[in-house]
Amino acid sequence: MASNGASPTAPTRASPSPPTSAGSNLVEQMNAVHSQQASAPAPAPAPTTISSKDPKAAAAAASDMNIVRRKLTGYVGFANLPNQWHRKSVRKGFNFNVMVVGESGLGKSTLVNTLFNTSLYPPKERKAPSLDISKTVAIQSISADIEENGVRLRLTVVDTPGFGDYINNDESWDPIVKNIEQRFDAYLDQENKVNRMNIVDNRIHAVVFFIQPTGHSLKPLDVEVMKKLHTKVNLIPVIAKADTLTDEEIAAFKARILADIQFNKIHIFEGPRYELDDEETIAENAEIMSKVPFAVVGANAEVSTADGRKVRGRRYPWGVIEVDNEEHCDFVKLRQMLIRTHMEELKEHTNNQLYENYRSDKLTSMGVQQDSSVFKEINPAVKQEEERSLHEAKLAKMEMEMKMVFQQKVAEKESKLRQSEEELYARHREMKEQLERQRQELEEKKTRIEQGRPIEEKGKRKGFSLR
Ligand SMILES: Nc1nc2c(ncn2[C@@H]2O[C@H](COP(=O)(O)OP(=O)(O)OP(=O)(O)O)[C@@H](O)[C@H]2O)c(=O)[nH]1
Ligand SMILES: [Mg+2]
Repeated sequence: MASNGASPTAPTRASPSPPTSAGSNLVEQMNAVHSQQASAPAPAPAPTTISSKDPKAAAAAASDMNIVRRKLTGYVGFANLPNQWHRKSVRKGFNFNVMVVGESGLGKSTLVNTLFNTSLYPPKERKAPSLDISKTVAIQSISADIEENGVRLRLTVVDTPGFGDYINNDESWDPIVKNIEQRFDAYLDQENKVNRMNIVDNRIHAVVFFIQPTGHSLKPLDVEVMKKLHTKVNLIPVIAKADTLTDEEIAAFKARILADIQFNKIHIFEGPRYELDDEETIAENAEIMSKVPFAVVGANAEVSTADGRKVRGRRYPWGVIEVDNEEHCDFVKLRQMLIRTHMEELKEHTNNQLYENYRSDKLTSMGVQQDSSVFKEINPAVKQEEERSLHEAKLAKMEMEMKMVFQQKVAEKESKLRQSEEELYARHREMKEQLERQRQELEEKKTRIEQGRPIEEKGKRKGFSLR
């Protein structure tokens, strides 16, 4: 871990890495990138540069989309889009906001100073290292406008007071969570304004979370705070004051922390892997990610090593630990990840996921609702089918109604017929009875005449006269 000042190997271990290696300093790296870009010519306006040259790759990319593929016969010019984007971004400049969070006394303020004291400033502008770092009592942010090869970056680091100092630490993290939410709210307010051209993004893009170098496991308080933060920010865990642990202890502690994080279902930031990245980038990203949680050491003082070099580090009776030496700690890797390799990913994830979730929860809680039908897509086939079934239902209804009317009429006619039939029967019966009566009377008269008895005059009958 710490290089022994007397060791003859110290110069090689402690010397800065060559500019091309992953450990080189930021300015040199950016210089290297820029000079590469400067020497590389802009895409030549030749048809050979167009991706239609490789239809297989294009087909694979478009396999799951409904894309009409056409062969390009000449140079169209959209290959220049990334360059337009590049120019626009450079003109606008970038901004990036990091926050440090952790228990009190873990070296947060020291690390912020270490970060600002390094290659963030060109050497001549570097601030004089200061040793008097007192306990942080309020949330404070430090910003620096840095320019590197024409690219402007406003870097803001937000230093928070350490929590965990009290007997009852419930809610001791509250000011931090509130600060993060206020920044989201301020952004939301700006978005809702009529003019959205000059939105200032003060949202926290990354939180460097300091873990006490106990060598055991995450503390319940850490777990609780991380759980409060992980849905709102990109968490980057670091082991504070890593100079207090040996290499073996650090390796075991890292494994234990990752296991605890997984067990507690805490989401920490993981750089996405893109298959199209070149091998070097993939390897570099994998190397950076393999160091999480970064074992960091903060120091603002310059000390001299046994071999006479002036370095930023901490001096111990047995040697010097160098902050900028990757063999001694992961500070350089942390800085690389924040500034050189994953800044855009951190910002994108903050904007697309963390802020988006916060925003929709907030708007929903305020009673804003989305009318889902507004954005409903209309499928002509489905629509036709719907209309057909509606028409069929209408026809069926009409048929039913006609049938009912017909049945009603039939029933009425039937009952009328039945009624007249009954009437006819009744008349027929009556006439039959009357005729029967008359026949009986005549029969009676006949017998009387035959017996010689006089016919009793029963009064004149209408329509009957025997004489
Ligand atoms: N051994 C060791 N000591 C450190 C390291 N970083 C900081 N310190 C010391 O730890 C003490 C506390 O450092 P600060 O930077 O004030 O810690 P802090 O986390 O900001 O503390 P609060 O503001 O109270 O939350 C100081 O004496 C630092 O010199 C480190 O990496 N290793
Ligand atoms: Mg502090």
